Amino acid sequence: MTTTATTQDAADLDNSDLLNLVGLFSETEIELRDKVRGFVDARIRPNIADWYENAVFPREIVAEMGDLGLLGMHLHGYGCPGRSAVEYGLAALELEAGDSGLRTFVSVQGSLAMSAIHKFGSEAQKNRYLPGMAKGEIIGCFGLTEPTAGSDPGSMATTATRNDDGSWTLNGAKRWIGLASIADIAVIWAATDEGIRGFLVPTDTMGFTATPIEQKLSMRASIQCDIDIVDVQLPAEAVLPDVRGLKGPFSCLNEARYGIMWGAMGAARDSYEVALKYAQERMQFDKPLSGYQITQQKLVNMVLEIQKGILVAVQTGRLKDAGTLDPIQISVGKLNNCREAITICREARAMLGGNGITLEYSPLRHANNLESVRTYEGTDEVHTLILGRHITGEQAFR
Ligand code: TGC
Repeated sequence: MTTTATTQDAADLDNSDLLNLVGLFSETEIELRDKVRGFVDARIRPNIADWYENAVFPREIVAEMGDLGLLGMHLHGYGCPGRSAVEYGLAALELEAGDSGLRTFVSVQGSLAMSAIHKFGSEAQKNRYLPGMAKGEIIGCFGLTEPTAGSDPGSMATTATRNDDGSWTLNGAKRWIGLASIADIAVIWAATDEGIRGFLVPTDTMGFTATPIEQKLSMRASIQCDIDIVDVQLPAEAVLPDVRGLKGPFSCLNEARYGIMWGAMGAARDSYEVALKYAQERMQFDKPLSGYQITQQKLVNMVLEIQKGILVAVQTGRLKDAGTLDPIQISVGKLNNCREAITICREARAMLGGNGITLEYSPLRHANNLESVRTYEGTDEVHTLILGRHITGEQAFR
């Protein structure tokens, strides 16, 4: 008996899914994917060019994302949706097919701010913040990076000093902090006598100021801020009690990096699909661009890398759901999928010719966004060195 596909079967294959990877997902996972895809089609695609051009983060979309169960979606209890890692990944992919800035919102809220509270908070902190954050009624941010501490957060200059009565005084500055100017609560990591610790800082606390960074060429439909922290006074119970040291913030970065490896493939898939459609419709020298060998080679290279990137993400997600995922494996996916996605988006832009530099088409917007995505949560270089350290046993950061 032969297992070779018939011509009819081959014709039915999805041009974006030649390996039929959809067969790797359960009905529940597909249902969730389709729900998020529908949301992106209805709410993000029609508006994203304007949001991007005018540098608008659509605040009104936050509650809609809460209603859809996208906020803290892989967290359990405390009003969180309790979805699997693979479901979270599929949602990230579909959101980023819309725009990286909107996926970043979900990441900062759920994978960073909520996950820090969920992993390391007291019962009182979890009950106070997580249900409202899952609904989108409370917005959170995550302050780790500083003006002079990016790849090396261990060199942070922000300090928290314990006062005689057990309360805390914080001083310092953070940079590139997503959502900070619209956030209600900030998770701020600071150096203390006991190592690095996390603090929950209500953003209306005196001495806390968040200022959006302007004139960005990337992530324009998203907010990133500078934060100044000047003699911020916090009660003893503002500290996250259950972690000390860099493994606290790094554990949260694992969650965000995991979502990114899926999301990047969404931007890549959208760019590929736009380039394919354009090539099939655009006539030059009396035939469609898709009839030229160089165009076909570009499209094939794109779809191969998208399929491989999704396989990497699915395997990583299954390991995460099984509870056996090592952070090293997250670096594999974050590095590979961001690197391939930006190449795909740039190639797609080139295939659109001059039309590709307008916001009428998504690839250059995606490529510009991915400049941020490949930089935050560990640059390509940081993930290369994490993997290099693992395979050689030699640490090459310093
Ligand atoms: P190292 O000595 O390797 O580790 C220090 C401690 O951390 C533990 N650890 C981890 N734990 C959990 N998950 C991980 N992935 C971990 N990696 C390390 C480690 O076991 C150790 O624990 P312990 O108990 O022994 O103390 O630390 P290192 O400083 O040598 O690490 C080097 C390096 C380069 C890997 C690390 O510094 C790194 O990952 N740098 C990149 C940082 C980064 O990704 N920054 C981006 C942050 S994004 C941001 O702040 C803005 S939020 C996004 C937004 O708001 O939009």
